[in-house]
Amino acid sequence: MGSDTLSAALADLRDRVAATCFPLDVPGAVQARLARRELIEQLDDYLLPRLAAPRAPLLAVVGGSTGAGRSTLVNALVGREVTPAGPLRPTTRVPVLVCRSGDRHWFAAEAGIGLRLDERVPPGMALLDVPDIDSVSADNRRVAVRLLGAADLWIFVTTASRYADAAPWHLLRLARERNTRLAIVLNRVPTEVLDGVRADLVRLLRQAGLGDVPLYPIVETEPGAGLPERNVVPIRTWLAERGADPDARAAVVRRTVGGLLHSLDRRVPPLAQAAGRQYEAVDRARACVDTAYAATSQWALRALDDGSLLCGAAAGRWADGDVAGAARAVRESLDALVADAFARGAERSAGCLPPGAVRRSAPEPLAWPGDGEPLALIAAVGGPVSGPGIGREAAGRLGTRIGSEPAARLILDVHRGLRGVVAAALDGERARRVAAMTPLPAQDGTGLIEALDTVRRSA
Ligand SMILES: Nc1nc2c(ncn2[C@@H]2O[C@H](COP(=O)(O)OP(=O)(O)OP(=O)(O)O)[C@@H](O)[C@H]2O)c(=O)[nH]1
Ligand SMILES: [Mg+2]
Repeated sequence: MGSDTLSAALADLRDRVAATCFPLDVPGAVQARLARRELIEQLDDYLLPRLAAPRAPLLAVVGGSTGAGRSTLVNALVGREVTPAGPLRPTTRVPVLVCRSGDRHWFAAEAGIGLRLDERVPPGMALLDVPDIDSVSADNRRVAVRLLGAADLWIFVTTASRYADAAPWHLLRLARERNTRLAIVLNRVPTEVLDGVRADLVRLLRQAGLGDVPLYPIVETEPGAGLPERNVVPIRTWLAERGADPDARAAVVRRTVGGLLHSLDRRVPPLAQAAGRQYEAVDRARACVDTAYAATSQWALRALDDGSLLCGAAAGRWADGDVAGAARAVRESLDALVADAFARGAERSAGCLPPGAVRRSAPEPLAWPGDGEPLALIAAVGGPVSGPGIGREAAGRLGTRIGSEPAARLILDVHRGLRGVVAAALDGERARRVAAMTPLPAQDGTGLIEALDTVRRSA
């Protein structure tokens, strides 16, 4: 453990987790987005830095409910006010890190974290007073939970009136799952209820599989009396025992790192599955869009061949002897045909796209062939040349002018050209619609499992 190989394997896993995305609202996506963020934060905040600096002091994070007396406890442990305590809830909005001056270099100056130096911090230890975990402020809550993820040790502060609240228990179970070293401070307990409350909390801890966690009750003092130092001696001793001796420190780190590595087995596979589901959903959506546009394309090409584009305005102009006007009307009908095909494609493929996919469609102006020869254009959309109608008349007039074989060739060329433009326009639209499903997952999740295997082999 602590080897470069493990760090490299974890860094690779981190990058692969960061490369996943869950844009489509398919089952499991919401949980996967949260799990992804939590995992990246924990790798960045704890595992990778801890492995890079195994000799850094232990970070003891003091967390818990608002007003439980976390800041008061930190001040009492240090013997002076390093972090303000007060009656306003929440008082601690910015985390405060307290360490010895000789340990300062281990902690990069980070915006949003106050740093205090004090030689009374137990050796080999740094204390972090964090915002409350059940705060009314969502930012506070998030910062607190994130900092708990960065801890070597958690000192969890609760009170006689708050110890059964749900929020702390969720985090305490998380600590157990991750095997994080934990101590619980039961603060502000009126002397007369001390035994009863302590017994009840012990019962709850056992139920949560935390029966072996040290529990430090502190009796309620008079208002304004502060927290006498003698009341925190056992907690300071617990910290000092773990911080002073390099072997004891290493044992704590081994346990927390080991717990986190173990938790990867539980956390990475669901992420890989969710990435796979996104990938499959995109794949299915692509195939569905392809089918929708293939059908639309066939419909549009049939309309090119059946003479229907010569109905309406084009037929009127032709009847008036206005050949150029009839050709213009054909071009307008072609534009309308493509616009209609885009709308049909959008409608047919709408059900293909899972919620969360972005939709866009921007028809571009098309260049139709047959510009130089209106008769060829009219004949090319006139339906079967053998049948009666405007198409046949236009082909006949063109044949009279340039010869029937060259006329037939030209009409065929224009017809092929028209089919090519319609097919390309619909193909482009289909491709845009598929691309609009981005951001597409770069991988299907197997890369995550491979990276997890490498971590396992390196641990
Ligand atoms: N009477 C009495 N007051 C206490 C005791 N412990 C803490 N307090 C008071 O309770 C209030 C809250 O204490 P803090 O240490 O600020 O609590 P916190 O957990 O840091 O709270 P936030 O940072 O606001 O979330 C302060 O006014 C303390 O003086 C105690 O044992 N007895
Ligand atoms: Mg506080």
